[in-house]
Amino acid sequence: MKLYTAKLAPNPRRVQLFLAEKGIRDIEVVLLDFGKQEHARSPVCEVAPTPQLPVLELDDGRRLSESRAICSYLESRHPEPNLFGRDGEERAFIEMADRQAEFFLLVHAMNAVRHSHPGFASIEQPQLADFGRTQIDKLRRSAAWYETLLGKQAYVAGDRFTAADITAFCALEFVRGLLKFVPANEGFANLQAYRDRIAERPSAKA
Ligand SMILES: N[C@@H](CCC(=O)N[C@@H](CS)C(=O)NCC(=O)O)C(=O)O
Repeated sequence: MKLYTAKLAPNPRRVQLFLAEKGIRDIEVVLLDFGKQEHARSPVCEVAPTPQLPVLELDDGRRLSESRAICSYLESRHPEPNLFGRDGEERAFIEMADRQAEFFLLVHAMNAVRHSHPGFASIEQPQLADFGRTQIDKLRRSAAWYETLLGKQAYVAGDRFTAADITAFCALEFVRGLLKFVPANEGFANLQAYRDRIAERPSAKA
């Protein structure tokens, strides 16, 4: 199998963290450069309406896009450690937490960066600065909700680390690095402690 991916981007990072958590090392990694638009020219990205990474190419040549689908496929082949839930009930709660992290953290984080950071002008045209600002405001509102949640539980789906935490962490790291959005500086101590706890995991350091 081959994983087509990119550096420093949150969705590619989700899959990279997932692989590290699982200890999966037998997948060839092919890095494409967003700045040079390599993904836009790559036939592997034709699997989605818009060229995006990551894409996992299976041994039979079929291609999977969508980070969540890729991770879910990998979990089916490498069940342990379990990150998506052990039974239908737990899977539903983890899926809820993962989709919430996607829609309420990651989407706002990506839009904020793409519409405000000069480094993203090559892949986001036109860049709409006002829209970028609304996305940071929405991210801040979501962060306030997570601040309360993480005062009651250690991880976004409950008391154990799951795929949903990978999504939330990658979103937080993206805006920390590029927009200097640091939970502690925004008054979110629980969210900061959560971020720091995940940053200590070997997968996050890999
Ligand atoms: N829903 C997709 C989103 C993938 C995505 O947005 N990838 C970004 C990097 S984080 C990308 O490839 N952007 C390239 C572009 O927009 O041209 C997933 O979960 O994998």
